[in-house]
Amino acid sequence: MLELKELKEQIDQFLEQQMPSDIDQPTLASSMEYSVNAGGKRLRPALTLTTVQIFGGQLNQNVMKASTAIELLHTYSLIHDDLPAMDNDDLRRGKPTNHKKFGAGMATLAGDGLLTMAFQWLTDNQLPTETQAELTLALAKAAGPAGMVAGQARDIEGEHQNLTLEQLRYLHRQKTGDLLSYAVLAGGIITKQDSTTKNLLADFGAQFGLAFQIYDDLMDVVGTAKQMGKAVHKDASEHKNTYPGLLGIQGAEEQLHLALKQAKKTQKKLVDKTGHDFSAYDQFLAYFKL
Ligand code: GRG
Repeated sequence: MLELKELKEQIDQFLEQQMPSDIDQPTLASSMEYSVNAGGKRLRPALTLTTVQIFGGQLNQNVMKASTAIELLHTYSLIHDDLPAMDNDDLRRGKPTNHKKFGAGMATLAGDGLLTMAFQWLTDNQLPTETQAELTLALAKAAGPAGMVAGQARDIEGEHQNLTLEQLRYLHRQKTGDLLSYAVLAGGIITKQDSTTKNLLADFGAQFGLAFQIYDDLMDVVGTAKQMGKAVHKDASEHKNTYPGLLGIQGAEEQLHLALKQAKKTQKKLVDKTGHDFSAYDQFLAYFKL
């Protein structure tokens, strides 16, 4: 079983080596590779690959390609989120944002290219056709207008409204949770688990995702730009709806603990249901340092 640090190295290496062969324009290639290779934590593909390993699957080229597709899609969302027309950020992954380096037009295209290439990688491999189709549908639902893009739309509109906790949870669920939920579910799809197990995997990912977003909100208040690799203290000045904004720091921390407790409960249910050892998920739950 490869641990998070080793998985990150394998993911970095795979992305670096695979991307150039699928992009046929030099500036576009530089722009796409700039953001992907800027060095994210690779949590999403690592969640998929960890889940594959838990079920005894091998991390061969086909599994690597299908599992790293989500990192391309995630990077597209960051590039577009940083654009002047969205959050207008200058710093991402500790480096100038894509549009700062390549201009808004090329950054938009880099995002478009990464989003499209993600679906190419899900299907341009030797996995069984049904697995490719199931992954494609699940990622489209999680990342598209019923998932992440809808969450981003709620976020933009919500800047002019005071959302309730319920509305904020729903927004976070779509914007951040759906992609993380997919990341865990994908490991179950690749290893052909039954639907009860896949539902539990998706639940674990969603609960982890909620905790992840609450933590991100908290870090915007208490973290530093150096720690985060991006600007902080932006949410309040932009009248964003956040957990600390709505509940205060302590209230947000309580909600974070609650989400983590639920994730641990689901982790236990997965053990009971499948008989596999899910302790590798502890590495992800250890991400939250309070
Ligand atoms: C533009 C369609 C569109 C969607 C954007 C995900 C998203 C929606 C925007 C990114 C901004 C943001 C604060 C999202 C919340 C989720 C989050 C904390 C993303 C950052 O993910 P990490 O920490 O980043 O995994 P790295 O760089 O490590 O990959």
